[in-house]
Amino acid sequence: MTRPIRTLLIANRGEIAVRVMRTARAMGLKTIAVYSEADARALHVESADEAYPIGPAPARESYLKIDAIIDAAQKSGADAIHPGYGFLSENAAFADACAAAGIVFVGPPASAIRAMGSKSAAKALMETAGVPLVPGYHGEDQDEALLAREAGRIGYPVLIKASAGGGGKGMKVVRAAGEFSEALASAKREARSAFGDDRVLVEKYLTKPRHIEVQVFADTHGNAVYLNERDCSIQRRHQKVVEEAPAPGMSAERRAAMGKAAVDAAKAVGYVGAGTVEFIAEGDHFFFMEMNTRLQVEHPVTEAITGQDLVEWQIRVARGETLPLTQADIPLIGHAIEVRLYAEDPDRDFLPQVGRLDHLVLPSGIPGVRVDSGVRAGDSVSIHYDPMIAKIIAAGADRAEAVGRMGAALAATEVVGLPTNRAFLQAIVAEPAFAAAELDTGFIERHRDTLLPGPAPVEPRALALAALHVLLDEARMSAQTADAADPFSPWGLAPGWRLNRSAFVDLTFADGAARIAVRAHYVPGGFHLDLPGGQLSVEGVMDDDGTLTARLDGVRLRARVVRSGQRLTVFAAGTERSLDHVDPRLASIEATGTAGRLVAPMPGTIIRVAVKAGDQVAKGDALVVVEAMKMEHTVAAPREGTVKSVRFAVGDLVDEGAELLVLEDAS
Ligand code: MV4
Repeated sequence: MTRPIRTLLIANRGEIAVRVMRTARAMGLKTIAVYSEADARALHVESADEAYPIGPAPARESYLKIDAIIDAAQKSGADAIHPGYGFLSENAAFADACAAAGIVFVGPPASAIRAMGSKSAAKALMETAGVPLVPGYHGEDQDEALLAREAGRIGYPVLIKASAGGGGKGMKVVRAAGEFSEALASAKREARSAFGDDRVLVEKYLTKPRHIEVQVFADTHGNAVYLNERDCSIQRRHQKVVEEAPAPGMSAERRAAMGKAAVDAAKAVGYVGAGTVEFIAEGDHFFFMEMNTRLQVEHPVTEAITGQDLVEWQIRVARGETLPLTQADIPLIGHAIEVRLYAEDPDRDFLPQVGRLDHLVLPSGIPGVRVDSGVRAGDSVSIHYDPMIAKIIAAGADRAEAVGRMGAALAATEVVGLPTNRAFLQAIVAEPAFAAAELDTGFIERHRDTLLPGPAPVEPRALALAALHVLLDEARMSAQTADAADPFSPWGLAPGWRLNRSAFVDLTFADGAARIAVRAHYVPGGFHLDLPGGQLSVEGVMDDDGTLTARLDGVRLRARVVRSGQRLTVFAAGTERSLDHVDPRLASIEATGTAGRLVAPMPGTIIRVAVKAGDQVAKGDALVVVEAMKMEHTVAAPREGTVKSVRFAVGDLVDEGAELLVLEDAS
């Protein structure tokens, strides 16, 4: 017996909300979004048929507010709620609240969520289902002497884990019997403070494990299948960084054995819907680690190699339909890899970053590449939520093709406005050990030096392209100004021209505290640059979006230089490098203002006139705003005074040095 689902509320935000809506729309469902105050103009809100506010920015006051979400579902007439991942997706009380409100929860029964919530209870359940566990002890008796004896029986090294823990919290490696007592006491203290429960389990410690997880699906008619596996071994502090499917080196026999174990695990808890059974594998052995009762972030790699839409499966199963495929019908097509593009700074220990995405180019048009994102250029990454910008998924006929396409996708990814882990992801995918599929959870540590090389000096090519951008932008601005004021003025032709000397202009760039001087000599058709490391001839043309078609010492290349304030970010040959353009004229704005003559700091367009003749102004008041080089420059009052006259209006083009207004002493 199936139940209708015609209106689906997505109780989530960002890329997963947009992604679920995409499938729901394709199935003809009406989509309802919920949003916090911080997300009022977010992509997922605009993607939905209707959107309901659920509270202030903090998740605990919005996306975690069960009653606000149920209320939005009732107001919108939603007959089902998809929880996405994170937030309330594994909250049994939320599943219960949906059922109590007569709303279908697109996920497993609350009982299955609860059963999998405790790691030790989950292991006990798996043991009865015959699912392989790491050799160890996870009983209720927590007597220290007994635990020590169990550790001896298992054989060192052992791992002490908090029973209520997860995600790597509260784990202690013990390498010899003499260390056990102190390690146990420490583990219990940490478990008590972190989880309010100091029970522990003891396991054989696997020294080079791989994280292999199996996607399972069960319907309400007793059917359950596995949809192959994913290898998520490349993690950093228990956060997945790269996920792929299938697991490299997995034999068909082992896939069938792990798949059967995963399906047995799902059946053991009466599972319904999408689930993931996580295993830890070493050598020829694999052991149950935990079961996740949600659709995971990395589900797109499974979709790529099976050709299935797992959100569609979820909605069909929630309607009461049988699984779309039988086990024998589930294909394994090629290989797929996913990386998570994050607003975080690898050079500052991956500190999450907040800020505005001034420029965002995500890969498109690359065969086999899919991008799931919940943001657009101009959006801000908030401190309140996970700073994921996008998931990039690259699929191919085999792993090598998928790796190559991922490299191309990352090379085509451009973010300006905040640091990201793009270069770090690129280094992983380019690492020979990655191409060789030498994967285990120690991968990042083992290759740290090449993956996290730290800040490097500005390469000559990046410096030359930044200089070319500034010079071409300057020429464009001058030409615009000259055209407007005096179309035939020769001064608009070569702004660096000096009487009786070869024409050149001195540019200054900043890389952190370092200052870099570049002298640009005007030569026919381009420039000859004196760079710190030598000379370089450059020429080129620039589009309005900063795309450069340039020749550097005769080598032609395409690049893009994006300006955000003083910051120039140079994207070339798949690399990125930011540096600041130190424009002496900007530094002089203050000086110009204090001289009493309020002049334009550089050629530009008047975009705001904040005063009129007769106005009294105080020191620092904004008087006129000039737009130049895609930046807004506010000319402020250098002192208290009375505006005597304003010489220009909004929209006027002004040349460098043009007197904008006259300020008299305060009357
Ligand atoms: C282990 C282990 C080695 N031996 N258990 C980490 C998170 C939690 N889900 C289980 N974890 C581990 N359990 C034994 N007996 C190593 C890890 C582990 C890990 C496992 C999978 C993926 C990444 C990991 C990173 C660090 C440690």
